[in-house]
Amino acid sequence: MPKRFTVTSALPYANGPVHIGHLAGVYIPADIYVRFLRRQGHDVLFVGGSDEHGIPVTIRAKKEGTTPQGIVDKYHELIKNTFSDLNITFDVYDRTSASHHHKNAADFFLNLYQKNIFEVEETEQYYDEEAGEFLADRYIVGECPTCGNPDAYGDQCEKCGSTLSPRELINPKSALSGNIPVLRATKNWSLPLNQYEEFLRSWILEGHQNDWKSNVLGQVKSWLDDGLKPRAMTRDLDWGVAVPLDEAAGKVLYVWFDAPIGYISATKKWAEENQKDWKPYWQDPNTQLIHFIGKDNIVFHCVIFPVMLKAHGEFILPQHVPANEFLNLENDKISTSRNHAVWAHEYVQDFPGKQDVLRYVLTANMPENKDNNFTWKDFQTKNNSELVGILGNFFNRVMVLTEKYHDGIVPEPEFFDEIQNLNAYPERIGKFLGKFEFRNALMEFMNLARFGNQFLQVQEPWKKIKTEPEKVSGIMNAALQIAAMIAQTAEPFLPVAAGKMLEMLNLEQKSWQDLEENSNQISVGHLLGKTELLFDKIEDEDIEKQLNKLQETKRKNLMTNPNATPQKPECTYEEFQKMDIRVGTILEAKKVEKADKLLELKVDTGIDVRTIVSGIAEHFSIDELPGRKCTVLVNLAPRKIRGVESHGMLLFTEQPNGKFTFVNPEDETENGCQIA
Ligand code: B3M
Ligand code: ZN
Repeated sequence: MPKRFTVTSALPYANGPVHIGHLAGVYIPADIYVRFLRRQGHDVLFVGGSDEHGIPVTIRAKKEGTTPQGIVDKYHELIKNTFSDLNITFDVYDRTSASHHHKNAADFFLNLYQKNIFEVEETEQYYDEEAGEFLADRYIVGECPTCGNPDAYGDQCEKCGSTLSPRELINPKSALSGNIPVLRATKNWSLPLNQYEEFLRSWILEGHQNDWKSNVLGQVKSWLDDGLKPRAMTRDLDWGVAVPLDEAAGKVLYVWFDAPIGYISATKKWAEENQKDWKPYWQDPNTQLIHFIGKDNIVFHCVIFPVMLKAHGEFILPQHVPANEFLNLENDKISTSRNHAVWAHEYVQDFPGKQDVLRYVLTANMPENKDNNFTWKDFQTKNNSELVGILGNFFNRVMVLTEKYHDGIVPEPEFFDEIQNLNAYPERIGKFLGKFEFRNALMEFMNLARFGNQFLQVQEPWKKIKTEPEKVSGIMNAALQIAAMIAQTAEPFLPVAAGKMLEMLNLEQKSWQDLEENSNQISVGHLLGKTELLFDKIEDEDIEKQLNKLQETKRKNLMTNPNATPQKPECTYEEFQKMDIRVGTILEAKKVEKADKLLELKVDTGIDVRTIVSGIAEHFSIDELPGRKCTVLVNLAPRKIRGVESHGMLLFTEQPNGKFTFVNPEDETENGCQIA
């Protein structure tokens, strides 16, 4: 029986691009799941969009010297295109700065307000009188009370990691103007989460103790055990959805109030554009609402949003929140601020046509129950040994051999016990997918290809064609059944390759039920299509490039002067020792004919008086040079420059503005003194 599903995936903040951690944690599992549901014939709505409010957006805008809208316009476009490049099949990809969302979120707020759900909270908040704004916690800097770091933020000290509130900072200053902020009374509206503890306990901890993931249940339990507190749903800010109350001028909805309502706004937009009714997707108790998120979003999707939905009263609650843990990169936390990440849009550029490979590797390493790790070496190995070596290899052999022995036509079968139950594969894959066990599902899918290879290895049709040719058609028919089952089950994991495989076999895509019922997916006499390449090897060179890119950012993070040029390749002590560098004095200077940049110098090096040609004519006049101390590389092989033989080189520092400065010892030094 087809059912209705509303599947959401966390709305990425439109203050930067998405990286592989987001993909592995949220978007790839969601897309695999949704494709699987569609193949089962369910009515599925896959909702995505950009989360465009919140302080990070305004901070980014200030940094880049633009407006918050400018920032979200840029990243919304980038993120949306990246998802489409990666074949994430949203039915709608919306954005929370859209006016229809502002209206929808404001209406939701009013609904709760009219039901008297909110508690009014009067507090004193820091206010910047010059900027004329209340200051978000991030906009207040001061001394950390724990470690003394003078640059701690109002919410956190990045040096010692302690969580702070603005009032704890010593000597607080506004990050907007640098002024000392004043405390000013303000009023906000809070959601009394504490009044919903019982509801949450029985709904999640009792109702879902057997079907929700343990990492999710664990977090919910710990929040509830610590006791919930009312949380302000409005903020004194100017970027966000305006609070729809006269007495709330200059206030916006808390970003975590409006963002999940964004799922509903997106649904309404989709319904309008497709002449559908949005309501069943959010209000019919038979609809399954499923939120794909990362672990840092659990409290918002399992506590705050459900409380909002419950308080409103007309909405269903999520059936599942299959949150994932985090993905690390090269054994180190992915970090946006340190730029330690593989950015999805850069991957698409660097590995054109290899979207399936990334999906495959991220699924195989999905951080389902604990944090997991991505390394470029493993990426290469999984591509070369598994996608090329197992899947591609099997498929290609079947195509080529069928072409060779049977002119590309499916031959007559013979009984092989081991292929009678090929339908058990889609069944097992489906069971795993239904439980959000994506890694196991992928493993089971690959087992089909492993099985195919073994089958060919044991049957050896390439030998039997000479010894027992009558057996070959039966073997090839069986191999083709395996290949067809692979082509049919690949789509949730490897959508591009699945399309190619079906085309090669000249087959239509079947429903998942059909696969679970029929082990035979290709019939005798069927004509195959053309063979094409499924996957190709990834070379060491491409992996080195990616590793170097990460190294390069690490190096940049260490730099105290961002303008400094990179360090040169290593040299040995012996190599350095070969250079003879001495203190000298310039005796004479004259222009080199027909060369604007060159000067011919007479230099006393202590060991002799010699001619040195130096490219400093644009930096020094010939009159200021005689008598100046200098540092000379004296054993540089002589070279003829514009007809003048030069015996050595003067050393200078080049400043960022291009100016040359002499490199000289600090104290008075005799000519000929060695520098070592
Ligand atoms: N914008 C994503 C994040 O925490 C956050 C999700 C909103 S989902 C309604 O990265
Ligand atoms: Zn500190």
